[in-house]
Amino acid sequence: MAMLKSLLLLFIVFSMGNADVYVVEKCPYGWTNFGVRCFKFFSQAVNWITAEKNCQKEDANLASVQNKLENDFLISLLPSSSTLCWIGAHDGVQENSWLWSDGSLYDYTNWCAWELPNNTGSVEDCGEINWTSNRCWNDRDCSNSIGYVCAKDL
Ligand SMILES: [Ca+2]
Ligand SMILES: [Ca+2]
Ligand SMILES: [Ca+2]
Repeated sequence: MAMLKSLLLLFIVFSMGNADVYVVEKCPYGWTNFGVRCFKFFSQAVNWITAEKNCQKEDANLASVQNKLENDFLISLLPSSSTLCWIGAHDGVQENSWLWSDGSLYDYTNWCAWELPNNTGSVEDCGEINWTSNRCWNDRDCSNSIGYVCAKDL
């Protein structure tokens, strides 16, 4: 009887184990997981709107950056310390009112101290990262062509 009880207990334990369905979410090939999103750097130099549209074709947006950890992670994806790269920040709708192209809240920034951002020539409405050796953000003319990083939810 004790044997039977043990077997029954074992059966229950195994049944419970099997009842848990672990769905392991993975990023697509070539994308890197960080937090609850997947990120990919594209080296093709394009203007900001082309970069955003290219990201959308990948079911993604230009990366928003929510905190310093994400910012450091994005920089780590870039092939060199001098690689400039679009992110999803833009103030094209209203000057100095920055938005993320993925619709997330704009509450973390890493603008270079001297940039503020500075809107040089009144034409800088898009954000790039890895600017200068400080590796901070710069607002840049959206029609310039540089690489970009896309992000999508897991
Ligand atoms: Ca503007
Ligand atoms: Ca601007
Ligand atoms: Ca600037």
